[in-house]
Amino acid sequence: MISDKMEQALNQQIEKEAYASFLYLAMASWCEQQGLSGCAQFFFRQSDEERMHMLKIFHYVNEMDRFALTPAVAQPPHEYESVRQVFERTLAHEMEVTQAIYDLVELARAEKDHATEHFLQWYVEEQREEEGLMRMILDRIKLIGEGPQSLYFIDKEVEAINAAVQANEQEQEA
Ligand code: OFO
Repeated sequence: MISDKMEQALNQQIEKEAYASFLYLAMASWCEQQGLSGCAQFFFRQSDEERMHMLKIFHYVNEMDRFALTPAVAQPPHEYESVRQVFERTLAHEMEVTQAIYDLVELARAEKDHATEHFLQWYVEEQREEEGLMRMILDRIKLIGEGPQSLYFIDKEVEAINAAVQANEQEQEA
């Protein structure tokens, strides 16, 4: 059993995860336009992952005999100045999502909703990993530098990171 307030808050989180999925899809498109195929692969995978985050909450709400609502999703920005800016915005977005998850945990605690508090722990861990991943990529971009000669190497680095993330996910699923 979850409260009306919790149902509403979880539906808002569904919308946030859906927006993240579309934001990363827009970033994948920008990267493809720039010829950054490694970065594009990274963001296509991230976009799918955010859809999975959305669906996990969606199923939870319905499982708790409440009503998961399909959100209206705002169009994300499509223009970016640089690959660094794309990853900076990604990190900033992930930090916002982390705060939203923390707010949900606080609400679950205030309502003594142990089931939802437990359910949300998966997201707490996921946000820690996602923020860490984006910080690592930004550190690599800073190390490689951003001159025109660097873009190829940044793209290759992100491609390798993406392959490692994907392999790790497949291992966890097996
Ligand atoms: Fe759903 O973790 Fe990113 O936003």
